[in-house]
Amino acid sequence: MSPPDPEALGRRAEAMIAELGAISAEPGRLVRLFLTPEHRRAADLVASWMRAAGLSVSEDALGTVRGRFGSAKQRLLIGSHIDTVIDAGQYDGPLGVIAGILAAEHFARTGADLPLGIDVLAFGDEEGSRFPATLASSLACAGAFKPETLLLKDARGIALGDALKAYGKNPADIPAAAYRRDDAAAYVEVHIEQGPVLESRNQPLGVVSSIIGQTFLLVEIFGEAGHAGTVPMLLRRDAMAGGAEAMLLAERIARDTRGEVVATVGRLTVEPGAANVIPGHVVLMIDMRSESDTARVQFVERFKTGCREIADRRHLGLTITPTREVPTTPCDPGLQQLMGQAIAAVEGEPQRLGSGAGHDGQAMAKLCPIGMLFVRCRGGISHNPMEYASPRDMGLAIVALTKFIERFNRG
Ligand code: HGY
Ligand code: MN
Ligand code: MN
Repeated sequence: MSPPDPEALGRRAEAMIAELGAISAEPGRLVRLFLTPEHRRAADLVASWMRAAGLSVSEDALGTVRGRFGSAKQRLLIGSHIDTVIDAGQYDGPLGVIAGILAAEHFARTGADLPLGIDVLAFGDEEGSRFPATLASSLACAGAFKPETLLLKDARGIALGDALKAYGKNPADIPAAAYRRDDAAAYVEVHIEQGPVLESRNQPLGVVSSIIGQTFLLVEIFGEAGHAGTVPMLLRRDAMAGGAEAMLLAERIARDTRGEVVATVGRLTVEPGAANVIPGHVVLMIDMRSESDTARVQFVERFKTGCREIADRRHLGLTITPTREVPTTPCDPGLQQLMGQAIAAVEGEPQRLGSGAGHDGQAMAKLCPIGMLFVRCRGGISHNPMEYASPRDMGLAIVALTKFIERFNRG
């Protein structure tokens, strides 16, 4: 078997990233949401790559495209997601699917008789950019999909279950999408780091130790809409001012944790939204994360208490609804060790680092041991069209993945 060439693999990966990155709902920026026409086009493109790589292709009830190599009952699962955030970069997700396809192709091309089969999985809903849920497709593979998720609605009021049927799937088939526990040997994912650590250490690749825990809260604040010119300041019930205080509270108490907890308000809606009307209703989504589940839970309680104090003082209504609760997920020590050996066999000193980003591995960890390989990204930038990983680093990651697969198959 001729050794895989990182330069050639990197160039191919770069071309595939660009081809997939061109599939967007909007002309001027990358937006590719779960169960949309863009998801369909991206899934079809990925399926064509899988077939060209010598994999047999299927699609499950949540739209996950599965490329299968080898007939062994026990499978090594390799995947990532093809959905994106709004105004996304092109690498977050697609790199992991492309790396899986090109690594599997290496074995398919040479007819390697591996003890484990390989399934490359392209998930359609990791970001949770369309519905107030996340990891829906990987949870289905892990047998942990909750039926109530089908009732969740997107910004246009379309329920996930209806979108699934419109996509040509039957929710009744969801249970069949789950892998049997003893068929899934492990799940591994290649992903850009989405942070600055590898670049700061001048290393192309890293082993992930754990994936950060997350709590998302939907905070609704109810005040009283009124005339911006006639209502005295002290008589107002200004939902926006209350929301602003809540956002600054989150920032202040997160800073107090000296890096143990991070908090972000990335989405805010203000109603009625006219410049000359005191806002009567504000909705903000707050994202809170920590590698320590204890620190995250304590932070959430402190934030909720602070919000109630703000609402009482300002005579505002307040509801706080958790929409995401994912514990910190450790990567399997054995897989970390094998991934480190694979990196060492390719280039550099294997770096070990935690992931501040969430990943499908948090769902797949409910099924089997998980491992992740991080790839350096320029400036640590992600969730931003400036996101970039060099062809050389991508090629090194794919070669490291093939070496991981060889080692893992040797047992
Ligand atoms: O939000 C995250 O960390 C991931 O990109 N969904
Ligand atoms: Mn992301
Ligand atoms: Mn991602």
